[in-house]
Amino acid sequence: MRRHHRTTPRVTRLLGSLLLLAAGTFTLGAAPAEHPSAGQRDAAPLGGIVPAPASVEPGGAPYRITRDTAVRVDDNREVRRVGAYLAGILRPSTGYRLPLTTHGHGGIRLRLGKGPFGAEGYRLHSGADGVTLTARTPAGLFHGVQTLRQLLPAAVERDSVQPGPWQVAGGTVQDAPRYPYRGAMLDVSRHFFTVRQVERYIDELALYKINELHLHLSDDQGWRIAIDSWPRLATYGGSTQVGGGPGGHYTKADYREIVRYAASRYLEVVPEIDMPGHTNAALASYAELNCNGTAPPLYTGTDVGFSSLCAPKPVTYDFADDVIRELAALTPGRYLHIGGDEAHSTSHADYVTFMDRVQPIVARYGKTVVGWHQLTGATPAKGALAQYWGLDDTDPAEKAQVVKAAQHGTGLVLSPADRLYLDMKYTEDTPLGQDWAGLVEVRRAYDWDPGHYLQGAPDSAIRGVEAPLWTETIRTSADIDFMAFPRLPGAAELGWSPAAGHDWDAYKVRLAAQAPRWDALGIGYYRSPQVPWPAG
Ligand code: TNX
Repeated sequence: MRRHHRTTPRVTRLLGSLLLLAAGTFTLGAAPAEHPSAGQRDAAPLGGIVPAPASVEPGGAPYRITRDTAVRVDDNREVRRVGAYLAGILRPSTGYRLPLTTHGHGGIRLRLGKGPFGAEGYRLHSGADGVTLTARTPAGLFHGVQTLRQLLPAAVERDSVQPGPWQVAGGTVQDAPRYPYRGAMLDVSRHFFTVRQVERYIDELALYKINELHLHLSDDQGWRIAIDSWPRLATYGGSTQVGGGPGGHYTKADYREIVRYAASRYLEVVPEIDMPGHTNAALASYAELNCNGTAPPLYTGTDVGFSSLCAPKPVTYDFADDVIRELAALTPGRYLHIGGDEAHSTSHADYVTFMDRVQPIVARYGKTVVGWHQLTGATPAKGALAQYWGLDDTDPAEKAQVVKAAQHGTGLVLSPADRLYLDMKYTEDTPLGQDWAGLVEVRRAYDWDPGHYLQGAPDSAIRGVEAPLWTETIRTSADIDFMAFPRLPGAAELGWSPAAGHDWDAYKVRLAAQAPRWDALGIGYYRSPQVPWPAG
């Protein structure tokens, strides 16, 4: 039985309103204890961050960053880089020099060391003399830096000098993620987003320790990545978008820049070419890819399920080979997502044939297959990941097929559409988004357990969660922010924090405390009535 079962969005909304009343009282009562000194008005208590750390031992004197503070790093290129990133955040708002040095003691120290940190965990110790971050890897240090950021007052995020003081509560945080895959997807096909816009989103994801950026690079409405051997995919297939705007595509240099920027924030890029359905942009670009040899027009609507690559034609697999080879060569990450959803105009037999032929191509170019969970209706390759995007009440037979694949070794990434689809409206009044999977308020997005979501799936099969943002109705960075905030941090916490600490009432208080940080960063968000936002 699921512990956090919700019945309908209406009930969730009602509960939300009741909780709001309760929360208002609670926050007012709790505020003085949580914020002991006036100068620390919006500095977090140790552990009062998102995602919640695995363990927190508050105590001892706090550390105050001053004009004499240095950032001390190991003599190691990557550690130095993480230190420079941290100093880059702290300098504009504190106005301090914060020199990077490998000498001395005290201050903010970033060091690699042994400990029970795993590949991404860290320890943060804060006391009168300084803050020390220790991790086994630079990725762990980077995540520790995000924790340190959130322990400082929100004004630290501003890009002009602020009054401070810049104090970090005393104590020790020991932290490591629950799941190795904590993803966010951006659909750059339905509406195209520039490199700068994607990088802005990457920075927002990094703040919440998300480590996978899934880019939905092709769909009916647009092909967004240059492929040298099939140049019209991008130049023609990428020349429009939903509603008929100019579209766009990434050159290989653009894509490499996104990959580089993501890596600098310790995110792995998971590129997706959606096949065999969702392929009108490709079919429009090359007549020979169509079974009837005729190219359809470009498509700027929002229907799904009408297009298919031609499974019986040999050229289909030359195409897939070229695209996958070129994309794999651009991608240092482990994964290549081949879509596979809503192939409604591909027969089941053709679908299976297609997947049987295309999955080995992905392996040949050194990548691991990821597919939407319909892939489990074919034969997932050894080591493949299936991304579940069903609903709580998806047909049990469909869930059983996914569970069975998981029992046979297919890894699962959970993206339940009625929980984690960031394009679902919050309420019926939300101006953006869709509602085919229902309304997804903040509590609904957070209040479920990935470990108990698909009955019968072995624990070891659950690799993590991903929050997709489809962009049929999303055009700008402000649109992205409004749909992602405040639900994205909840998805991040589901992926990072231990199940034992999962608690909506505690979470919503930590979430509310993020709002001044979003204000400082220029991130607009939905002021859900379920969350006890600070006044003002
Ligand atoms: C379903 S989820 C889709 C997308 C749409 C999305 C809109 C999935 C694998 N396919 O093509 O953009 O719904 O919410």
